[in-house]
Amino acid sequence: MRKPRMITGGVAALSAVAALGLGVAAQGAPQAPESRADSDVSGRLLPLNSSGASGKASVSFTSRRAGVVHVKADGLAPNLPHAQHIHFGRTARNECPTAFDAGHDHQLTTTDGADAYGPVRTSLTTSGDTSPDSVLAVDRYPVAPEGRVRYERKITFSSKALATAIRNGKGVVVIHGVDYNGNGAYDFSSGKSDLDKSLPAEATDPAVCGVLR
Ligand SMILES: [Cu+2]
Repeated sequence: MRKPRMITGGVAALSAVAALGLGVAAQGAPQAPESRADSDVSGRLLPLNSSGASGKASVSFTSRRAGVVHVKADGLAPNLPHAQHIHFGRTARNECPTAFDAGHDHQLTTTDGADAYGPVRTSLTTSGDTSPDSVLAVDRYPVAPEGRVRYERKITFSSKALATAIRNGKGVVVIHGVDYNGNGAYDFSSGKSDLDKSLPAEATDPAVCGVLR
């Protein structure tokens, strides 16, 4: 019997979800002062993969390119790292995946959900880099004591186009990490991660999702 491997650290670069060009041209719209209320987006985080987790996320913009990101979640697999990102795809549906996206095996991988939420654009790390390069920087993500994440960080988005897309309700927050067999560790009982074969699927499958509207 294979011994379950715990994920304790390390950074896995992930070219498959590396930054893609946004291709969103800045429109020469007339300048209008934006009220704070107009520029804030938020959304409820609802469970995926029957994780039982839920929460809320928001972005309060402080400039055209930066904002304070809040994430509040409960019911996550406790004391394990939970990668969390803002996803956006120019050609994605800009919504959370459904059971249909999971396919016949009913296990929704990160890739399964990509048509819905697009690639990783911002890594909601606790320190350091917030680019897609940190997609699986598991040593810089919340570990959810008692299944709880309380996250606040001011983030400068990688481009004005990305910030505009999020402001326009197209950003999707996803928190990853599902302990399917409830043994308190990420192990390979549900297969390998679609993002990095050296990681268990449990470490990267989506646990909650919410659109920032
Ligand atoms: Cu993600």
